[in-house]
Amino acid sequence: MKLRSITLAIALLAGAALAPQTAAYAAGIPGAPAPFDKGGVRVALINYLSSGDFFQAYEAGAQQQAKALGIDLRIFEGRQNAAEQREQIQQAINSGVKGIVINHGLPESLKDVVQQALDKGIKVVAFDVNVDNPKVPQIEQSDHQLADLVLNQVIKDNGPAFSAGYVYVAGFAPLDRRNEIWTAFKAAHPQVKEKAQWGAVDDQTAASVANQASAVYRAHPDISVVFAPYDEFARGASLAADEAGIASKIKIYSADISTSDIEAIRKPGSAWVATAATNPAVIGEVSVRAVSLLLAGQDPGHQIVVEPVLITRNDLVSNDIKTIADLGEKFPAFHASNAAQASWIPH
Ligand code: SR1
Repeated sequence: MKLRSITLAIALLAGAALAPQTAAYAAGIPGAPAPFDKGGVRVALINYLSSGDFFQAYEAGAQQQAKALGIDLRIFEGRQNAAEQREQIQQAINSGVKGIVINHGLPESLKDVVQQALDKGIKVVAFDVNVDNPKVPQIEQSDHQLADLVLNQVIKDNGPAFSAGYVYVAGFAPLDRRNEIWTAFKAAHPQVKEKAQWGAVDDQTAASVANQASAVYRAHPDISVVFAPYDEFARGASLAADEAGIASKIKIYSADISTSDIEAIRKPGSAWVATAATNPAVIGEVSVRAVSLLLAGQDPGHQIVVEPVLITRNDLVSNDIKTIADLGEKFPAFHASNAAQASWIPH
């Protein structure tokens, strides 16, 4: 088995609790609207980013929902390359897909190719990238609420006065939305001093962020809180704190969750103490359902939002939560979403 297949298999296992007995309707769903009554509907999932737990679980959720709907899902791997993502959309258009799910990307490089797809009658939905087109439903995780949840926990744990580090890269819709809340938070808490901002999004984000964080921690030993609202950022910030031997002096707050994140947060003495998250596999499912509703001539709504939950180390330890599946049992909202749902769509 190739590495990519192994990681996907792990992600599928992590999301297995979502629908362990998912039915697959390769030959069509009885009673479903066309084209799902016949099966074999071709849809492309075009990623900008593919590496990391979040994106692997997202893909696994998309595949699971596609299988249940009898969709032939073609997945285009993301390599943080805007030109390549454009080409992939063009390839998908030329290959005759009926629907396209776009997962992240840079809006300016996507708008015209998305319009080309729409002009050919292809249905398009977008997760976490605003292509600014009324015909393209936007899926997001309520990033404002997500940042609010975790920043409330920051105040609970640390009070209103501390020196902070902030991990951020501009240009990604979810990070930009979380940044709006961080900016408002700093204005509302003038005794929170942001001492340093850093960040990287590449094919080894956690390692890049860890390298930067090591230098930041040396230059600003007074930093006691790090807001790192992406799990790869938090993993890097936490690794650097461990390496510097300062994990007991820093608290890290993030976004996202995976089984390996749970393990990192639960680790005795870990600096990473809380996160706010949705289940990325559920977002993948919602994305495929949204494009399916469009294909069936139904309206998924323009703004499709999945609500996050706050998860603290205390929640994980006191409830003996060790995996994403355990988490789904504790937080039903984490397990599944009603977004973009219809009675004919199997789960
Ligand atoms: C680089 S953007 C990373 C974020 O995208 C998804 O919204 C995940 O929540 C992740 O934090």
